[in-house]
Amino acid sequence: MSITVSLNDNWKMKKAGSQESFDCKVPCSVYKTLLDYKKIPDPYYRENEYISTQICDDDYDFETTFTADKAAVECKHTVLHFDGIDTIANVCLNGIHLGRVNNMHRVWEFPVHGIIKEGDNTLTVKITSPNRYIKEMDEKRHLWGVDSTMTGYTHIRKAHCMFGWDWGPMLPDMGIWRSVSLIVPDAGRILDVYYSQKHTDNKVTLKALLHIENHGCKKAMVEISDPQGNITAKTDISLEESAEYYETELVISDPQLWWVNGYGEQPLYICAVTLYDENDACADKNAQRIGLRTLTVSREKDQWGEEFCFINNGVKIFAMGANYIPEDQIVTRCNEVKTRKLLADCKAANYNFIRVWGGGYYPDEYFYDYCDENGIIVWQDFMFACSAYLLTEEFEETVRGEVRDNVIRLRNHPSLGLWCGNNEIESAWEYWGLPKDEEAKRDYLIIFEDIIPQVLKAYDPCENTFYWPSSPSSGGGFKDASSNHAGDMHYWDVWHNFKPIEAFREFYYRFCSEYGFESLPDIKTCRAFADETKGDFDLCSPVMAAHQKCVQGNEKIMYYLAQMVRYPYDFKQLIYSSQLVQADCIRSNVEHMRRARGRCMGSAYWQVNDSNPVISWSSIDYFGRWKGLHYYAKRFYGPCLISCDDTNRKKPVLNISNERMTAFEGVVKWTLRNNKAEILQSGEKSVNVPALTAQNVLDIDLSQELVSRTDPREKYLEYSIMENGKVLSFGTTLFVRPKEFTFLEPAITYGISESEDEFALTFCAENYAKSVCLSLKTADCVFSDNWFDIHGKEPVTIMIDKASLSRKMTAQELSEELEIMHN
Ligand code: BMA
Repeated sequence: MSITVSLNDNWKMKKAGSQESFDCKVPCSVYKTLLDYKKIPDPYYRENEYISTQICDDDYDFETTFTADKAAVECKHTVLHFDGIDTIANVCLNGIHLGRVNNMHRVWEFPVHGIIKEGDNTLTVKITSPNRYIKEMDEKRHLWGVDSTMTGYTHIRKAHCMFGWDWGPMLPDMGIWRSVSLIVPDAGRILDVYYSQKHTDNKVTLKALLHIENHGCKKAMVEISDPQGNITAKTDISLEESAEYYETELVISDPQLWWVNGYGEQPLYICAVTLYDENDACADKNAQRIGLRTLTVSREKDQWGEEFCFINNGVKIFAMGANYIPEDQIVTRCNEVKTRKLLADCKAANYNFIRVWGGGYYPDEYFYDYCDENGIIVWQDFMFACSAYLLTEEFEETVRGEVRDNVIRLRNHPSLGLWCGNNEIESAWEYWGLPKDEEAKRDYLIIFEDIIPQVLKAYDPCENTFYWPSSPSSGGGFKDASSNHAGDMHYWDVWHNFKPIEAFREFYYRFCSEYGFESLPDIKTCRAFADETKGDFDLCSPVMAAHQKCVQGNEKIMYYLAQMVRYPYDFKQLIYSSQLVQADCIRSNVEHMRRARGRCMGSAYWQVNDSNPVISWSSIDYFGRWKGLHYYAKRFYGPCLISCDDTNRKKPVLNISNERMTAFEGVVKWTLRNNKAEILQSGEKSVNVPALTAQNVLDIDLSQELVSRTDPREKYLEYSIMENGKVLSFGTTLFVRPKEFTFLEPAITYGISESEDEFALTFCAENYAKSVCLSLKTADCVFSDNWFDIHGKEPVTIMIDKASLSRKMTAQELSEELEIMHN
């Protein structure tokens, strides 16, 4: 039987040449270990980043001692297997050099027969300073990269953002960031298996391509179990010593199809491969979960150009989600619990889509497992972003290896929606006025339009998984990468180019894969990196500047706030206002796109998460706290959404975007109210909106109501849709910017009741209360809704799942913890 022994425990780290060593466990790295031993201050605190970057000017050694038995020594095929080394390193066993590694994103294996000894063995990984490496490389040949990142980062195959990004500090860590093991294959080993599917009438033909290292096995068996655990298909394959690849087909009838979240269930089948040796004993096993589905991108021509939309089992999907970045700048601190929680928060906000952005790393299995289990389409960038690269022989070889390793690892996940070459490099060459570098521009085309497609053809051809050369792109070749007529688009004129928030609505994108707006994180998060007693709670303080990585970012926040809301006199109000303006900006963009369903088929705002406590575009901060935007996302990504097109403020149009597989049959209701929330006019209409369509359902004429100068400042429109007596979606529209509205003191009151699992908070007000934000002073929780409006005395009930509370509390304690803010 093939044996895999984990070598994750029992490592020691030391600076090269130093005597002082630290015990650690894989995943381990320089910052993580030094922080664990309190040898360095928290690099996220105040301005500590600036004394932390240079730690990686030195080389570091990692070493372990492990015991090998006779079988490991005698087996001719024993290998040392590394799932991830960060990055340039020499690996030695018992003082013998096994090899040099140069790519954080690759898997490395070293044959050790003849080197490994029975008893104790010493394994050493000597890591070169990434700071020194990129500096030396860039001195030889400068390559273009973004300004917020350490010069030369593009020369090394290491998560770019570790060198700093416009939301992350420069902490270019080094270490063994993924598992290490010793594999003793004995009679044989299953290297990988590729499953591809053909769907015909109520039947799926599953092709299994087995990649086997055979040292005397005679037979392999493939067995498919359905989601209920019954074996639905099974086949044997006889093996020959000389062949590496075997192909077999299995037919699954009455397939239980895998659907994207919101369109159906996510049944998962288990595909198990067993290898048998000549005595019919099991030599190795491999089990993977797959979903029976078709999932690709449609680029059909239409009246607006060429559509760009995911199509799952023949159904065109409106993708709703956000961009994902590494969850920690110190990537060795990432873990399954945190990732699952983050993704569960995405699902709670009705995401069906997530884009893994190309400046980080290829996530761990558990990221995709969650997406498989919950129907979240993954847009997978290859890890190239905003840079020029040069195809030296070494670079090409390692890139080919990286693409192959990751495609093999991820290709069977049903949630994998597309492969994308890179982030923003095609558009950078086309529009950003980069320094002239014909060689690097030519190499761009070779890498993303030649090498990657070649590797994909061998391991996951585009008839199975769609390939897109860059994001944004219209199909490649520097041809109109940022078109509104084809492909995907990144829209940054609002924010980076100071365009007014409404400018977004001037265009119709086919698929908007990036657009964003910054805000400050929760005050508890600010307290974790700033010291109020030292004057840090001021947007213009050096500490706030250090935690704002975007050029002129804090200035932009103030610039947009001044347009939208009254002056925020204290820091808490500033946080509130910044989150409100962010949420409203993204809401109005998303609603615009959802009304254009058919023409626009995807929205991914920038960005869902943070890698550190920072002022950024995220909707959930580094500590997992939801900003206003995340609560808004839960509403604007709702399967059935009512929104108001208020382009002509006196004649608003109500629209229903129905992303469900069934028609919406119900009632649309509206009221025009004054600032006391008294109803001045109202109306309702029964409507039927077919599945998977968006329709304008009601035109409202308010020209008689909005006459005087004060009318729009004192009146607002409230609307909702109801189905079977249940409100599915709701909203309000002001006729002026919030700063111009005459808000009356709302005098909010509330009562708390509780059941075993939940608290219920019921709010009322004396007048109209807009964007009521609930938070807890020192604890955390997720509210069933937040940043909501209260229409005077009409009660609003908000639930708190007790399990979401960061600590247990009584109703009385909850009431003492509760803080209420409003516009
Ligand atoms: C996009 C992204 C990131 C960046 C973000 C905010 O360009 O691809 O590179 O962090 O905008 O500027």
